[in-house]
Amino acid sequence: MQNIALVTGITGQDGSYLAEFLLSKNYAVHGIIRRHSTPCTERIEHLIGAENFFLHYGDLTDSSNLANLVRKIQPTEVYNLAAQSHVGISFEVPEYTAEVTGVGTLKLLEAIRQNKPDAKFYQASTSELFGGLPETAPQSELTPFYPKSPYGAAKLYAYWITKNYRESYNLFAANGILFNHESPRRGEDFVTRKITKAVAKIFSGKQEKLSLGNLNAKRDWGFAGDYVEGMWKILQQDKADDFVLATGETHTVREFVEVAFAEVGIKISWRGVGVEEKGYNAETGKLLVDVNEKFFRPAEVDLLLGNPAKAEKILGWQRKTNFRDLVKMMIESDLRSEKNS
Ligand code: NAP
Ligand code: G4F
Repeated sequence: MQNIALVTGITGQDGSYLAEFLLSKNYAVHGIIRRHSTPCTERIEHLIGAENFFLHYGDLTDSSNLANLVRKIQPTEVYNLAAQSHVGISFEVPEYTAEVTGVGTLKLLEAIRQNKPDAKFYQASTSELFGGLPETAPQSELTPFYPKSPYGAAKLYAYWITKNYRESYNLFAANGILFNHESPRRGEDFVTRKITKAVAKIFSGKQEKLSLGNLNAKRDWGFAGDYVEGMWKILQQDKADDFVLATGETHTVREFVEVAFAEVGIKISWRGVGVEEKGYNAETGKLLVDVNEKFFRPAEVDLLLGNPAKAEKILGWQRKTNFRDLVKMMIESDLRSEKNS
């Protein structure tokens, strides 16, 4: 019997890597896409037309659409990756974020409960759940939650409703609590991709400087390609459970900037503090990085550092790509794009 996966958020960073991974394991992969006025399928363009790859229009806010799709497709595994996933933007669109990222998860679980209750369900939970308790780092499955944004609060609801459906209805419903994972396919408004794209443009003479928000924030950054394998492993267990996937390393935004510029041979020298902090080319003295308050958030998550011991022990999962190789991969990809543009 062929495994059949239904993936929400298939046009996103993780959805595209997961689709490739599942196709390589001979799954039939069904993805839900939204209608856009301009195409949104750039990350999965190379998969369109492949055998075993199918796309369906839908939306996490449309429960009858979700029920129809689950009834028609009869998936063996459902990966819920769809979300309004930008933490900063969730402060601008808090209600919408709650509808999609929070209640959307309930709608999908209900569609499964009523139409394919033996399907295994993966929920894309997040280290943003840990949010505001930096003293608890490194954070594991046992660390208390304290979300600091409308996004984090919506994901908290999604986490608990997933656990609740597992306990109430005996669904195989599992949470992957994933720390930040990045790639050349990362959205351009997340800090890592914003930095690597800017470095490539500055190096190519097409941009003067890079403006950022909080340089002191620390994140546990891994490679998205490694993490989608972890998602799959979570659903291959006999019993549904919740797992942290992380690298166990943390770096500041400032360090990410330094390593990214170092990839193109530029050393950054910092001067000033807070909003006055600036990064200069140590050799030429040219201003390359400054801080703009408009990128600050009303509330910030200062430190994320994951403890992936449970995933390592039970799933046999470990990140393969280290921090420097991740930055290098992203810089090389953005340099290639600049060269071809
Ligand atoms: P992403 O690149 O922002 O992709 C989000 C996906 O959700 C896109 O395919 C988007 O479709 C879709 N989507 C948004 N609203 C939707 C709606 N109303 N109905 C249906 N689809 C909708 O996110 P990602 O980085 O791949 O992350 C995947 C999931 O993991 C998200 O749930 C995110 O919150 C979570 N997560 C991510 C990380 C990380 O570091 N990347 C860490 C922990 C958890 P369009 O293309 O149509 O906009
Ligand atoms: O790249 P970010 O926007 O990612 P953030 O907020 O950590 O959220 C990402 O990871 C979560 C997992 O922990 C996911 F659940 C979520 O869906 C998303 O994928 O920001 C990282 C840090 C923040 O502290 C932010 O304040 O970088 C800081 N930052 C500094 N300057 C900036 C900027 N972030 C952005 N996006 N843009 C800036 O200019």
